[in-house]
Amino acid sequence: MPAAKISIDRLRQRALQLGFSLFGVAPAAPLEAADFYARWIALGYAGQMGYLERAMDRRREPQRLLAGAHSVICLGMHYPMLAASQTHGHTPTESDSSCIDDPLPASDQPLTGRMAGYALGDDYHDIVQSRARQLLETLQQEHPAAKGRCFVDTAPVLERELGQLAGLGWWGKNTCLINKQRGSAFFLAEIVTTAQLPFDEPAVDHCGTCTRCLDACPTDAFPEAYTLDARRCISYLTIELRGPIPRSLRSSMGAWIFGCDICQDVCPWNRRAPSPIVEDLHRRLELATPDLLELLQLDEEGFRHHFRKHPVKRTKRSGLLRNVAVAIGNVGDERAVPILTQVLAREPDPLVRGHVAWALGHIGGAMAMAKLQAARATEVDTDVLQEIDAAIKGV
Ligand code: B12
Ligand code: SF4
Ligand code: SF4
Repeated sequence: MPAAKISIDRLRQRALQLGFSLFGVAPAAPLEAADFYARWIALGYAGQMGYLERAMDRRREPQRLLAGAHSVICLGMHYPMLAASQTHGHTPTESDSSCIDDPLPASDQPLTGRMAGYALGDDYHDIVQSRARQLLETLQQEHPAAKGRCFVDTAPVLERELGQLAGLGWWGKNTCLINKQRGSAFFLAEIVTTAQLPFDEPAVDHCGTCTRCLDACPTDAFPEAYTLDARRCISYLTIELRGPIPRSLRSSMGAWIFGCDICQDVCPWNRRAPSPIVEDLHRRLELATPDLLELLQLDEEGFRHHFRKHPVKRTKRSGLLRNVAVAIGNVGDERAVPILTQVLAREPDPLVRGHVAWALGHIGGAMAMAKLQAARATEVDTDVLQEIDAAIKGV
């Protein structure tokens, strides 16, 4: 059908102009992977992300998202992922994947944390969704009768599954969608439409015998290949989890304060990927290696000012400072003790005080222990007292 052919080429071109380096079309038809998804939920791997349990019918049948839906245009927009070598001044080799997250700083260097590459710019949801809407307008110029809805992690949609069916990439053993030419550092978006577009071929798995991502995950978050137990993933622990981070996982989290890129950093398909056309999304490079002690002292207003429009807003100040305290503990530098002590005395949020106590215990040494004992005498919150006791006992 020549009309659809012309339309699809023009759409592809327009998508590229709008910053989408990946484009494909999948049928708006029931998804077999919904069974895999339902099992994943039943096993409890979603943790506190209760919203993932809702609207199973729409996840299984994307055609329910729009009456008369026929096609799903799947789009990928790359973001620049800083390799560990760019943030830590050395080139990682195959054998040093375990040391890419948290080297100890030299004494004249600030104590720095790590933030996932996708979070170095403005919140991607708004930008990617508005570009997808512009693409829908182009589609509607050619097919005025076509209806469409755009999604970017904004509705119950199995985005990786649809992306695989549209040929954008395969779901790797690390569960990310990977494109053979372009790696996995891209956001996904979908336009569900009534337009009858030609479908692409699904992508094929190229993981082979490789297990680098599974071996490199510091928190053992993969119970098996292609399956993530989100409750153990640093990305979940630092972004989605409300309340305390399980003590048993804290020391494996390195210096990550928002998200984690390790299982993508070690993936050969990212190392081989040529620099894709990348949307800058107002990237702030200084966020790649944030000054941990500065962040720990942010008040509410400072937090709002620093992270306006930024995805970190999601954790609120309380969650971010909780993560920062854990990272400081893991960096393990005694220079942090005076500031940790001040925060333990003055911070109003018990969640933050509890994690600061953990950090002092993890750094250890006579000074940190003395400060913990002193705080024990004045602390009134029972949860924080438990954290202080555990920190003193070293558990
Ligand atoms: C919940 C969620 C998370 C959770 C859980 C992640 C997970 N692996 O499930 C947490 C908070 C941990 C997370 C982390 C990250 N996330 Co996230 N997340 C989502 C979200 C909202 C839902 C994912 C989901 O449904 N998970 C449940 C599992 C079961 O589904 P799935 O991994 O998508 O796998 C599907 C298919 O691949 C297929 N499948 C996979 N394996 C197998 C095996 C068999 C046998 C079969 C039949 C099918 C099958 O079926 C599954 C169900 O559809 C999506 C947006 C969306 N609506 O899809 C973004 C999304 C997946 N996240 C994204 C990103 C960028 C990330 C991070 C890279 C951010 C970071 N740097 O910290 C990390 C990556 C961690 C990782 N290794 O996955 C991108 C992924 C882009 C890409 N190239 O893959 C998405 C698509 C958001 C977006 N619109 O761009 N995320
Ligand atoms: S994002 Fe980090 S913690 Fe999560 S699975 Fe990948 S390596 Fe493990
Ligand atoms: S690191 Fe290896 S196993 Fe993991 S996703 Fe990449 S290719 Fe697949």
